[in-house]
Amino acid sequence: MLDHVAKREKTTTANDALNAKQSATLTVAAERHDGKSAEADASQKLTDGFHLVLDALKLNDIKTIYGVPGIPVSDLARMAQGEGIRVISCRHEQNAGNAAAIAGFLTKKPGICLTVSAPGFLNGLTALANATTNCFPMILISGSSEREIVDLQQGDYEEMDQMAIAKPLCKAAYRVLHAQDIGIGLARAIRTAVSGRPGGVYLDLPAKLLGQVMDAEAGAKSLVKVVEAAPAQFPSPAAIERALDILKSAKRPLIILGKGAAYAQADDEIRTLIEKTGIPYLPMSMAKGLLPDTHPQSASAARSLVLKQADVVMLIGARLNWLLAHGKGKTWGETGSQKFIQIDIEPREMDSNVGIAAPLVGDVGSCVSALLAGMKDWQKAPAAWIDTVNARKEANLAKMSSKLAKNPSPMDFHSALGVLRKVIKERPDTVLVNEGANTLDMARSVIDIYQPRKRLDVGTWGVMGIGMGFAIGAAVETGKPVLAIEGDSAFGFSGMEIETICRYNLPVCIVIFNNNGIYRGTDVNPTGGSDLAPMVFIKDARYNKMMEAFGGAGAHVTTPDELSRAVNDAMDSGKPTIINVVIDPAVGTESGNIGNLNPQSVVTR
Ligand code: ADP
Ligand code: TPW
Ligand code: MG
Repeated sequence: MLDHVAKREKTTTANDALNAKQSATLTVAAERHDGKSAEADASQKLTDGFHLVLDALKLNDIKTIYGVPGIPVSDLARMAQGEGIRVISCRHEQNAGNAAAIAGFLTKKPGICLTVSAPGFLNGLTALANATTNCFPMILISGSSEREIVDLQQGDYEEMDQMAIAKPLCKAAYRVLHAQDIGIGLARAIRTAVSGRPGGVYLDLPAKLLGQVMDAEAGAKSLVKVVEAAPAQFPSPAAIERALDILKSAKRPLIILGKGAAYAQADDEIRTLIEKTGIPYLPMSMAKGLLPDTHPQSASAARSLVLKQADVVMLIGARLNWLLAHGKGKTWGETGSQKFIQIDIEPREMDSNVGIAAPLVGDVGSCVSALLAGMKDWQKAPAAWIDTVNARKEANLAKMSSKLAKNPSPMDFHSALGVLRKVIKERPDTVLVNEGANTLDMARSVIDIYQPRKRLDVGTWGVMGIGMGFAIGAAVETGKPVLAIEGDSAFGFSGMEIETICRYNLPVCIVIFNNNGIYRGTDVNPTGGSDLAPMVFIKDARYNKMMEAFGGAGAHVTTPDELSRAVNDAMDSGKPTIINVVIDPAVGTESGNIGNLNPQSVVTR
């Protein structure tokens, strides 16, 4: 820490207490906080902003903070650790934020990310916005500069009006100005993050607040334990009846499970609904494993057929956004020929892209339970439809088997993924993290997931950079092994966190599909100049050596057998590992599966 800044930090804290014009006892306490010797007044116990924040978190069962410390939250991080809160100190706030966001998804409690002011806050903000977009509960807590100086734009250290910037990018942004409001401020942040549609909340804690001193007893009384942070939300009986009537009339019904269904942790109810109705279902990528992907009713391998031919589609915690072609157009059957039933906790999600014939507004568990309760003498989905779906599935699965059976050299995506598919089958409680383009799309379709919430990926934005943050959050929160399957480009966005992974000795095995670039490694600079083309990287890099630098294990593999050995070794040992997998640089496709979204110039010059 810069000396002059350190001095200023301390002086400010002392001045704040003085400015508070409180009793002499408080002044003494403030000085004590500064480490100066002073006689304690035994008659009054004191607390301060730092302690109140930590007490409020603990009271609400928050056990872990992810973040990057520094002015003005260094002491908060240190004291958190001292108070028994686990502090996972990352190398960049975006990764800490992603770890917190996925902790929120996995636990249904807000993941906490702690950052410093302005630049640290901005680094964390991308993760907060991404969490909000994905409906993951998260709280970004950032220290901030002095309001008086920020508001007059007088150029404070790391000056920024953080709350104003956060507001449009998250569910809500709050600021606490008085120590006695810390309890209510945190309660508000927690409830906002997890109730209704979950999302990101920004909590602004000015440096001055942290040093504010107050009577300990009054402080303790000011804390708020949030009661039932995300209350069940029941659909009305009329809405259930409407949905059941439509479902009953279906000749070609389909259920789509989204990550909202995975988040809801209503796994038994969902499984019962699917098995009782016999309806084919399609899991969105992070809903894979809610039922094992090998389930006979999974329609993943007949995706294009079921989307086009289904006459009634029930969406459970899945939005009709770009990932489902907005519920219309050539991916789907004729507009109007398909009826939608949608379960979602957010009423405004209904009719967002197409009309929803039967909206069920409520939480997944309550809605599915109510549907099940109304299904007396229920007829299973028509056999003709099931036969049609199964025929397509078998044909497509046979195509995939032949792709997996090939053993080209250098490896293509499928030959490497065939190995990882087997690893997950044999170790189904592994959490799989996945990002990249080809690496993402092909891993999603090749690797079956067997348990709920075991596949974490780029989500609604298709964002690169979630990899190491999600791997850290998943390892910390679940205690399970993590297998991160990363494109070489994707990995680069959060790669420095391998030091964090080694430092906390997390059981994370990172498999990097190294095809020398973004999508492919074969582009050339059209001018013939010495710069490489913008989509390619240094040829034949050895990412495994990066992990070795931090005491982890590394392997460089060129065949499926070598890959299999290396992954199994890593999973057996639980040691942080990077496996650099040589993939043919020529086999990837532009943008993976979503090349259609990529505008391309048709003009030649
Ligand atoms: P996917 O990308 O998997 O299709 P989305 O992120 O688009 O999923 O959709 C998730 C939906 O789930 C959101 O619309 C969100 O409001 C909803 N959701 C989140 N939690 C719950 C819950 N507990 N009950 C009902 N709906 C939920
Ligand atoms: C934050 C754009 C989408 S996919 C991708 C980029 C840069 C990398 C693809 O290369 P990779 O995978 O990972 O090597 P592969 O197997 O196809 O070679 N910045 C952000 N998010 C996105 N989505 C991008 C850029 C992108
Ligand atoms: Mg690549």
